[in-house]
Amino acid sequence: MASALKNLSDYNSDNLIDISEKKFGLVVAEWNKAITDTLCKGAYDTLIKHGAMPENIIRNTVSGSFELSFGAQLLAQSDEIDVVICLGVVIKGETKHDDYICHAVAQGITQVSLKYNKPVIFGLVTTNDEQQAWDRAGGKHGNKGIEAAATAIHMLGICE
Ligand code: RBF
Repeated sequence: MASALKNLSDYNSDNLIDISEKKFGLVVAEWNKAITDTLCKGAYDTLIKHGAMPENIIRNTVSGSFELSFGAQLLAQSDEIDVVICLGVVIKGETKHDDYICHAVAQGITQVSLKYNKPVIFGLVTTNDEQQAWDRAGGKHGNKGIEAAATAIHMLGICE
C-alpha cells in the first residue's frame, strides 16, 4: 500500500512489550546518506522512547542498499541481537538498477530473517525522486525509520 495512503508514523503505542533488555541491530546504507541518517535517527529515537537502552542498539553502515542483506546477516547471526532493522533509500534513475537492488534486498533480508529465525525489518524507501524520499524521511508521509522501529518492537512482541 502506498505510504500516501498508509502512514504508520502515528502508530499505536499501546500494549508494547518491555524492550529494556532487547538488543537491536540497525543496518544503514550510505547511499543517499543525508536521508538514511534521518531514517536512522527516527528509528533510534523511537527505540529509546519505548525503553531500549542505548548500549543495546548497534548501528552498522553498509555502502549501499544492495549490501543491506549482508549487513543484516552479520548482525542476525549473533546471539546478542534480537531484531535487525535495515534502512536504505533507492531512487529511480534512467536504468533499471533500482528494480534489481530492491528485489535483491527484499529477497536477501527475507532469507536472513528465516535463516536466523528473527525479525529483519524492511526499511527500504523506494521512490521516483529525491523529494519523494524526503517526504518519507520526516516529511509529509512521516518517517519510515520510525515505522521500521515500531514494526521491530511489534515483532518482538510476537516472538515472545
Ligand atoms: N544504493 C542505494 O542505496 N540507493 C540507490 O539509489 C543506489 N543507486 C545505484 C545506482 C547505480 C547505477 C548503481 C551501480 C548502484 C547504486 N546503488 C544505490 C549502490 C548499490 O546499492 C551497491 O552499493 C553497489 O551497486 C555496490 O554493490
